[in-house]
Amino acid sequence: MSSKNLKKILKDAQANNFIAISDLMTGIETGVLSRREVSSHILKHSINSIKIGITGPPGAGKSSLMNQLIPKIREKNLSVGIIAIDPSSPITGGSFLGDRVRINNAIDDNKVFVRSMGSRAELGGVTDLAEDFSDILAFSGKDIIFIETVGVGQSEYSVSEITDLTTLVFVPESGDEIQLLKAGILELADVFVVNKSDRKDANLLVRSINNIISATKKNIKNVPIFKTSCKSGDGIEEFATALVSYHKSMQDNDQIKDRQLSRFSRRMRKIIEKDIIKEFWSEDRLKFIESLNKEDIKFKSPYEIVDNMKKLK
Ligand SMILES: Nc1nc2c(ncn2[C@@H]2O[C@H](COP(=O)(O)OP(=O)(O)O)[C@@H](O)[C@H]2O)c(=O)[nH]1
Ligand SMILES: [Mg+2]
Repeated sequence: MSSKNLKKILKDAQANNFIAISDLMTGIETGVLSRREVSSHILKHSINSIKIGITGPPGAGKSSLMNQLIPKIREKNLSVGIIAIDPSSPITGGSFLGDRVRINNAIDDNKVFVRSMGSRAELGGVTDLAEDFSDILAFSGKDIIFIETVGVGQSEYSVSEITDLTTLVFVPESGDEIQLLKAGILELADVFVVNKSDRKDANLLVRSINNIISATKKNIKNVPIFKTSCKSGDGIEEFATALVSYHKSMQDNDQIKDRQLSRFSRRMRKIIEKDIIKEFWSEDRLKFIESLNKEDIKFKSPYEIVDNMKKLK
């Protein structure tokens, strides 16, 4: 793509043109656009958005919650961006859950942009891409940006590396208390939600979470727990109000500032790793490793061979 074209796409995306936003995302996803170039243009203008991770087991109601939050946040005159990482099955290519909710509560609203992305790529890659997508949404002026994870495995943890705030969603009657005890998951959550509170035992779960938090998160005073129901609508307003006030106060929130700083350093480290590896693999070194044969490796350690290879430019 010519730099003139990129300039135009960037200008349009910044003005909230949905096609340009999609083009930027697809461009970096497919490698047609350089992440380096896009990132250097957009990050300077992407400072007023709050990025909120929504994680929790599949079926907990993460998509349903966002669907219900959208109108509440829009009432408060803020715009919304959503990145939904789809739980595509590696075998069937379809979703794990038949009754998965699609986020469609704002089809005609140009202040709400929803983008889904597949979870099938290598995990670190998905997280990095979600982070780049969220930057593009910030650049396009979205105030509150949600990133919904698949909620299984590493994605549950890694979403906290790319967001200002991590929300963990639980539901009663699903053995979530056991999940709660999983190492590390409590530490990274800033906000808890007990969804499907229309079901019995929701209060019991809230109490359990409270107990576990007070036992393990001693150094953190206020970890809010919201009780919501996407069926009755209970608790959604309170949850939305809290998220909006996080957005309002984020510039003065030291915890968020600290996270942004550590996120920045993490990205720097990743860029350095990628750059150094790319630099290392010169044509001669690539040729060298490709030309190794069975005899070459008989009596040599890989360290020795690498040392020899490093002598090449
Ligand atoms: N009873 C009840 N069902 C809910 C509630 N929230 C979501 N659901 C249902 O739970 C299922 C999974 O919801 P979904 O939002 O796709 O969950 P996700 O996988 O976490 O995104 C859907 O059938 C929803 O209709 C709730 O508060 N109460
Ligand atoms: Mg979902």
